Amino acid sequence: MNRREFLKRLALSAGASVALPAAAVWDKFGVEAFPLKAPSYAGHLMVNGSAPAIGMVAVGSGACGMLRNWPGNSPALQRRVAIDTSPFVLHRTQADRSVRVGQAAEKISDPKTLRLQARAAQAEIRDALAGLDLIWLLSSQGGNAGTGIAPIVAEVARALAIPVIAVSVTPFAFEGERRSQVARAGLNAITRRVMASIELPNEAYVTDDDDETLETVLGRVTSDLEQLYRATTLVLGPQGLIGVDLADVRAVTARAQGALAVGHGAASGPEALRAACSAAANHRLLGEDRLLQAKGAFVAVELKSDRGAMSSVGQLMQAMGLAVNDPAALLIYGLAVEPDLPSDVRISIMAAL
Ligand SMILES: Nc1nc2c(ncn2[C@@H]2O[C@H](COP(=O)(O)OP(=O)(O)O)[C@@H](O)[C@H]2O)c(=O)[nH]1
Ligand SMILES: [Mg+2]
Repeated sequence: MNRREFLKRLALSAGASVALPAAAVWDKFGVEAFPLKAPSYAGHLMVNGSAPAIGMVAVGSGACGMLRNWPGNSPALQRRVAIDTSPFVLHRTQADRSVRVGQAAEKISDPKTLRLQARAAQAEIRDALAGLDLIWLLSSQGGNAGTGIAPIVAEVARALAIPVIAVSVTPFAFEGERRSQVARAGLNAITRRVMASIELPNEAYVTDDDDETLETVLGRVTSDLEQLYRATTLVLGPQGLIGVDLADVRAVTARAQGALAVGHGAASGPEALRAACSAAANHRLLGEDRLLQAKGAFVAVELKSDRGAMSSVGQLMQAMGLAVNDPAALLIYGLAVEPDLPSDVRISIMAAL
């Protein structure tokens, strides 16, 4: 597609989001056909012209550990919130706000009891979330705290009409079947309550390399989450050349009842775009075969330089259109220029499967 055609399409599409011609069948297969229980969010990330307040809310010991090591230079991150049963975990996390659920005198609880205790702490949770424009709800699933409390945090956010992108870390296979079942139940409970729900299964990050440390494996999980956060924030925020908004994210997630599969990839050089696209499609959490089945995808493109950006996006739209089988699939692109990018192009895909 040439630049003129591209701009025309840009002007035609509602708001500033860009969609493939496939999206023209919106009315027939539109979001309304896939009712979500979550309220609809008007939300563009620019709120009254000021920077949006994004919160990273960690629930459970594993999630709090990830939050503790979260990079300080994360774009638009205004508040870190830690929620757990353990005062030691909360102290160690050093978040801007902490909410302790349950009392020391109580014995270690199962997720169900913790859900009740979290309900009892709703006022504190509400205070910790109030004023945020978007919440990333990071929880570790399969134990007690993350599994029991995170769905209640999602409910509180919903009552405050704050959109939530949930990222749930689920256990390794070696942790046993029971933990994995508990995690599955927790993940379902969260997915039903949020705008978008992403699972990061620890097991998917294990490689054949026996010498690899647990720390290395867990580091990969955290770095995927960081990339997801950064790409989403850049294309939603003021750096976005082609701006997209939360309604676009929601339109995609609505096609999969909230659940998204994610992947990202980066590349440099003359074939960078194609290579990054292919790397993202073949990310360990995605895979080309699965992407072919997608009912929709939200694609965040980060470019080191805006030279050639327009033709890049045209190429990308074509490549992605070919990568997704369903002609009625809703494909939404956001583009941001990021001079600090370590490679020429980075592509992040959130797919509704
Ligand atoms: N990726 C990652 N996963 C973790 C980490 N710590 C714990 N987990 C996972 O999270 C699951 C829940 O554990 P945990 O958060 O300790 O349970 P809780 O405190 O009772 O909610 C575990 O089964 C692990 O698979 C971590 O630092 N990184
Ligand atoms: Mg714990």
